[in-house]
Amino acid sequence: QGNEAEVAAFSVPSYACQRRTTLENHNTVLTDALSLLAENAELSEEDGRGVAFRRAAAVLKALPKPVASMTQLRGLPCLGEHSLRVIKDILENGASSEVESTKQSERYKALKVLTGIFGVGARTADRWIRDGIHNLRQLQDSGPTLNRAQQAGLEHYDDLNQPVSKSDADAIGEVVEKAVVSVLPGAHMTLIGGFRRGKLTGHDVDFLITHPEEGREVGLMPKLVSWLESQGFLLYQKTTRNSYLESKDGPARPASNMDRFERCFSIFKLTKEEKRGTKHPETLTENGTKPAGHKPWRAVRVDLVVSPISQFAFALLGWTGSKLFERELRRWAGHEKSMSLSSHALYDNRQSKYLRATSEEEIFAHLGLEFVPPSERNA
Ligand code: 8DG
Ligand code: MN
Ligand code: MN
Repeated sequence: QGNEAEVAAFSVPSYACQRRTTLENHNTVLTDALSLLAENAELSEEDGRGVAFRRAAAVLKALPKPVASMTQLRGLPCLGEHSLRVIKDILENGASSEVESTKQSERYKALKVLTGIFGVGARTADRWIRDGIHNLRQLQDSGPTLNRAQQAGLEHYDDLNQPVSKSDADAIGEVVEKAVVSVLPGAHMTLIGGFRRGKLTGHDVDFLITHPEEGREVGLMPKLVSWLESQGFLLYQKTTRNSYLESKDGPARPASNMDRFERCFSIFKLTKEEKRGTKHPETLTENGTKPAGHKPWRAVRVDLVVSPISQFAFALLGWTGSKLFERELRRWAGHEKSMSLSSHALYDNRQSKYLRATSEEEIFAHLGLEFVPPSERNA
């Protein structure tokens, strides 16, 4: 009987937004392998392949126990020939030859190191590699022109490649909260991104800010940034209008409100006083750059987003992630419901109108989906 249960096939719905994916993953060996191939595809600007591997990994993350045999995977969605080959290799041989050779490849290693610099994307890294730049030393020696983001990224390379802990996120949250209420009393701040999904570490900290009175949030971001800057909290910042590619998905973009929706990519200076006794992990650096230890502060990537209250639920849903969960929500909306979802609005193409929502629950209901709480959006 136990045997039968073991080979019983798994069953999961095909969109990640129809599934509950907690942080408890019973198949990390398989999902790490597929995620590495996804990352490699993304770094090589093969986004289609990247998404395919991400979807395959997400299906395995949703399984209630470890995969023991290929027969259990029969009928599962999103597992293409390539992903199945990788899984089979690991189940039979303990490792995937493709994953192992990718990990060892000079190109992958160079892409990882170079895109590990804040402000450096796959295209820039590829160009540098073609110019013979494979590591930070070669980058410093050959000195290509760096923009402001990249200069800051290089300067804080070691700090920014250290995971951010929840306690660091909370310490930064207190500072941002203080800044928010100083520049606009009554404004609210919410932790979004991975930490809202319950992750214990992150690559950055993400915050969403709004005011309960529509319109009062206008002009908030520059004031907030000035306050933080004047107090010496920002090592770098770039404020932009939100230009997330809503256009890809149709008209889910109320034109009149667009310019109110701002974001700021920043590098925060988190000092010992803010951390209040939480200990900075001392680290060794392999990169020939200055070690991060012995200074009383660390650099942390922080993303700030300001949304008008009328769009708050959409912004909250859109910025909580995971990235794949978001992508799947938009795919579900478009393909299954003929709707366009963005982090500003939801448009119903059949009724030719925007669907209002003041909570995430209402958005899931509009989409005909069961509500999935943030802690179960870890696809
Ligand atoms: P991590 O930082 O712990 O690595 O994970 P994360 O918090 O899930 O990832 P993130 O890169 O910080 O992204 C958080 C969410 O924000 C994710 O769902 C994707 C979303 N997001 C961006 N950029 C943009 C954007 O330009 N517009 C919108 N609407 N969402 C975005 O990363
Ligand atoms: Mn994040
Ligand atoms: Mn972020």
